[in-house]
Amino acid sequence: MKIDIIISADDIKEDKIQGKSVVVIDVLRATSVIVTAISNGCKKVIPVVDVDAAREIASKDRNMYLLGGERKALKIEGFDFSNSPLEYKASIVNGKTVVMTTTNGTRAIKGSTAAKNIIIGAMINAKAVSARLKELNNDVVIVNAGTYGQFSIDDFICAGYIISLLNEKSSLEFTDIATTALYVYEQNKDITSFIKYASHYNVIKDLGLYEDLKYCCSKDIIDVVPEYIEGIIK
Ligand code: 3SL
Ligand code: MG
Repeated sequence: MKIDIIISADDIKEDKIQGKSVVVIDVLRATSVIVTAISNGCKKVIPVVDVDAAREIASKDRNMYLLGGERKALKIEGFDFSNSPLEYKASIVNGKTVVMTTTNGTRAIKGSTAAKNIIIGAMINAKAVSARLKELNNDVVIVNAGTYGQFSIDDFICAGYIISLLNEKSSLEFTDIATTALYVYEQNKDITSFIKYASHYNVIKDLGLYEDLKYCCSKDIIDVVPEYIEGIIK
């Protein structure tokens, strides 16, 4: 099994992911939201790139569709949720479809469609993701959403954690970037000591969203592994 990493949504190249099992990671906060919503009984998440496209889908039935996401880390006008995973409670999302648009995360998912499988990963479901990847037994490309096309520490260390889990009892072949992610994780297993240097961590902190940071940086509190198939995450 070969393991590679792509550092941002802007760096996805079709030939690098074709036929591979992709894990899309946006720890802060899109994939943490998706994992939480699905775990709380949300029927499906429809990721879209544009705000207007999201509004159009939801307008078909405002009882069935909930609108979630962010621009500049803030709730979008007329949406039901921001991009805080803590808002996606079972009492609200159970049985519903969430139409979601975010700056980097949903773009990374939509950009990965050349892959064989697209798995949604975060710190909160990392162990379950590694188990699913072992089951698929295919070459893996971890797609970090990154931040505005830039490398993002939070996604990178999560990639390192997933690689460390895969590394247990398997023979893996790493690209240099995958080796680096593993090394960084091994040196910072508590993760917050390193994630605190991430620019986006500090954006969320400056907004006072400390509980979001604490939640998104928690390891393995959820064991569902959402997958994106033909436009829908279940
Ligand atoms: O960029 C994204 O997709 C978002 O997750 C960013 S934010 O954490 O909601 O600002
Ligand atoms: Mg992010």
